[in-house]
Amino acid sequence: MATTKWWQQAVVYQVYPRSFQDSNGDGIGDLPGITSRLDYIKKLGADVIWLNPIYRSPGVDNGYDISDYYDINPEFGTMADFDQLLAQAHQRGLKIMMDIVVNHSSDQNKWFIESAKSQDNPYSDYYIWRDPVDGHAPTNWGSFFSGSAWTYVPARGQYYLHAFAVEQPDLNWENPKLRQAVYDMMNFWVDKGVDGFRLDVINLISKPTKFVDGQPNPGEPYADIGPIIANGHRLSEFLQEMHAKVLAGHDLMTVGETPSATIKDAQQSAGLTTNELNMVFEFEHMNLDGNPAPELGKWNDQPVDLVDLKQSLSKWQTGLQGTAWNSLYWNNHDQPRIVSRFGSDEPKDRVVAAKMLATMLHGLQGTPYIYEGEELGMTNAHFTKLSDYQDLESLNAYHHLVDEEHRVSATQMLAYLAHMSRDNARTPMQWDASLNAGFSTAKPWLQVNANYPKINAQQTLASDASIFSYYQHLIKLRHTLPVMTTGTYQLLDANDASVYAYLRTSDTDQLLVICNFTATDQIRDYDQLPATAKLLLGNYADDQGAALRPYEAKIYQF
Ligand code: TEU
Ligand code: CA
Repeated sequence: MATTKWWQQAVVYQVYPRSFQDSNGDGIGDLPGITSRLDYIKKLGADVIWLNPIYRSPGVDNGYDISDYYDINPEFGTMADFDQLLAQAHQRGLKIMMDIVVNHSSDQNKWFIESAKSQDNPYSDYYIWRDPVDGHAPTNWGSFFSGSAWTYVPARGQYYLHAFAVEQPDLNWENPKLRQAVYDMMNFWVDKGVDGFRLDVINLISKPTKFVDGQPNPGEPYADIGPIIANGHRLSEFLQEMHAKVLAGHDLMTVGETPSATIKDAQQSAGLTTNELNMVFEFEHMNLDGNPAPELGKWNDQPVDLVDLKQSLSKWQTGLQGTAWNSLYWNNHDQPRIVSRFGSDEPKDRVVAAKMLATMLHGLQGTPYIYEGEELGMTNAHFTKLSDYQDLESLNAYHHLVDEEHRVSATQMLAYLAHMSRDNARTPMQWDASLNAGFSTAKPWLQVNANYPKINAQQTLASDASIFSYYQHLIKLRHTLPVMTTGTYQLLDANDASVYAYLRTSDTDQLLVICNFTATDQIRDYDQLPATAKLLLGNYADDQGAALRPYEAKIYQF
């Protein structure tokens, strides 16, 4: 690899502002709350903070429905609070990456309010409008959040497209005026001094030339819109234009969220020399959970098959080697908690399992992302009632699959939600054992995980053997050991269904990473391991060689 870029050696910490720290006692996390916790993030050792959207928004999808891209959501504070957060972060050597949502806006955005008024006004072409076909929607496309992807507006006599909620109309990237408005907005934030962008569902912005019906899943009225609109024919052109008009000449970090992107797509969008984005979030490893009913999409309650997981991650490791750059993540605000999902949240296993999963991920080539609370081993919420949930994707899916289509029983769907709902990630940060986990003095907007008296930052920081200190160690290795960043990747024993082992190799160094994904003892000998190898890090107090204990993880250097 040529010279290493700063963002290739960086570790990102994701903050979900609503759930991080409330400063004014209204039960909602906010910007001054984040500022008050910067020292905690600094202590962990992360370099960059990714903030989920903090712009003005009616909050239908927790800020992914933006009504004013130039203003701060009053629930989170003011622009002065943002400036303060940015300045305080910079003072500590922390960078701030903004979440930009430009596949769609809120229906309360002035662009959409104007656009919906008539077929002939300055904003008419800012969104995707189509005439009815035989009195109904133009196509059978279904939204990511259930129901049709089209909604009719009588004032225009037309339907608008929304890949997500009805209140999230898709922007029309075919319109050069809209594109320029997006670039102007991004430049406003660049001029403020932000350090990068995470671009929400950016590979959905280029829609097909012709809109035709898709094939619905069995028993479903609508076709899945994802594959229909992902990776469109003008995506590259739009990203290169964005690069020229916003990114070029600044040393920013960019990551695109790209559901259904393939290796080939990523080589283009996250290519080292394509002048598009630095990296993308691919979804393959997040879509592998054993699924009893694949036609239900993400809804399942089964564990992942380790052989599948290895195969997918390995394909991305070798597929992007030398041509593009991976982002490494287990969690974010859309995914359940990894220790519950791919490890174990049983009290006897939770700590070692969380450290094992951290080892496996942070040992790979790419830029690692840590989602708030992951460094504490926070678990799924284990909610049991529908009324415990707030997330519109979860509520819509329940309504659609249980009440409307009778595809799944209520009990089954609650099990699926407990395993997969986005709210598993969104419960408030667990700071200490006091009321509401130290997140807020008021009743939090989403209930705190009941296990907060046992799992919280204060308790964790008191121990040298904590998950937090293990993450500190991994981050330090990434910052000090070039092979962690640059080393090539080689999977060992692809068909081993219990242990994930791989090599990282540079000109001067080699690492062997060994991770036991089971709750039982395993014996593994690796020919690749020389007698002189030194144990860099492990999640047990001692090294017992080939004998691996439950969820044991080790990194050897030689
Ligand atoms: O997510 C897009 C996405 O493809 C999924 O992760 C989505 O959240 C859902 O789980 C599909 O089943 C992004 C944001 O990260 C998410 O929070 C937003 O709700 C969504 O876009 C719309 O802006
Ligand atoms: Ca607040």
